[in-house]
Amino acid sequence: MARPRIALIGAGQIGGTLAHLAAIKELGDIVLFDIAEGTPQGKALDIAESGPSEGFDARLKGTNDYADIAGADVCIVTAGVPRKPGMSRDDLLGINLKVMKAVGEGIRDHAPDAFVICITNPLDAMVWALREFSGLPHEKVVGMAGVLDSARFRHFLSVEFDVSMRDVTAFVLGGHGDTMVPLARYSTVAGIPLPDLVEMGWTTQDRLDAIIQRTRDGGAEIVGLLKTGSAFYAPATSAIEMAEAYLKDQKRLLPCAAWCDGPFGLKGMYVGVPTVIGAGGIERIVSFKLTKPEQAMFDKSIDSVRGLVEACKAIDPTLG
Ligand code: A3D
Repeated sequence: MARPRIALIGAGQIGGTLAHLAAIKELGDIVLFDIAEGTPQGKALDIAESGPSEGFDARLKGTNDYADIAGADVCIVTAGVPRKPGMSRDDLLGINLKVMKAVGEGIRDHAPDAFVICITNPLDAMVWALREFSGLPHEKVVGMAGVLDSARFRHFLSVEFDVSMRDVTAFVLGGHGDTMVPLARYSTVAGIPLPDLVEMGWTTQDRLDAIIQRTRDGGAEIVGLLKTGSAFYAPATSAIEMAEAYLKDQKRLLPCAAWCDGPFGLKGMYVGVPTVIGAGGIERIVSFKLTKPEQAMFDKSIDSVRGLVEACKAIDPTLG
């Protein structure tokens, strides 16, 4: 059986890391696409030359031509610009919306059967726009944010409790922004929910609140340290986890920005919710009842995503 084909649209910091990870994990043959001439070709060659030492079997190609993504099984989109210190994700909207138009049309024309994972910010609005421009089925276009946000939450919790990250589960809902909703009652250490751990004296409510706030600010913390761009190792790893779930039909339960028309009472919008990813793409959305305070936080997050989608429509009137 031929290897799967993975197209990475955008060969910057995240795109290059995605290519490296996909090669090391032997997820398939990899095409790196970018408008910058030489960048995708250089990164593809550099990673390919790590193959003999690493011992992976994967072909890598860098290109500036969309025709080379033909037949891709998975497309991961990072094309656009990242944040610099002092910028919010929403400040990127105008520039990245134009990029989503070019990318969406490129995928529509050359890789219409792919499972598409969008990473470009502001995430929830960009994945919506990418789906509109590409015309692909909603279940095949998804945004990466919740896996990263919950990984950050899990990391902070594992340090706080001094336990393995593998035994910490975390749940983050809502838009990928300052209004994201980390759900403490569904986040656990080996099945013990965080509120119980507070009662058991493992931490205090104040310390837990600080960790939740640090999770919300997780992206900005890295931007502040790097000064020249945003996080890329953990975002790439998170998207690879989603791609692997699709390619291997793993039926993983992962929080993703998915199209919701019904779940959580939403009427047709992209936002971060628990999903099941398998060979069908987004096969299911896991909806459940929120408490009043959780619902209030979720509603605030939804309002902020809706505002960004309206801003996209104002910039590009061809959008729904
Ligand atoms: P960067 O290293 O600048 O790479 C972006 C690449 O996109 C560059 O190589 C550009 O040449 C390329 N590009 C620009 N326009 C086009 C186009 N029209 N077609 C193809 N390629 C193009 O950025 P990065 O890799 O650090 O970040 C990429 C995106 O991911 C940014 O929008 C970030 O804000 C976003 N991001 C999202 C998360 C989430 O959790 C959702 C986390 C981190 C970064």
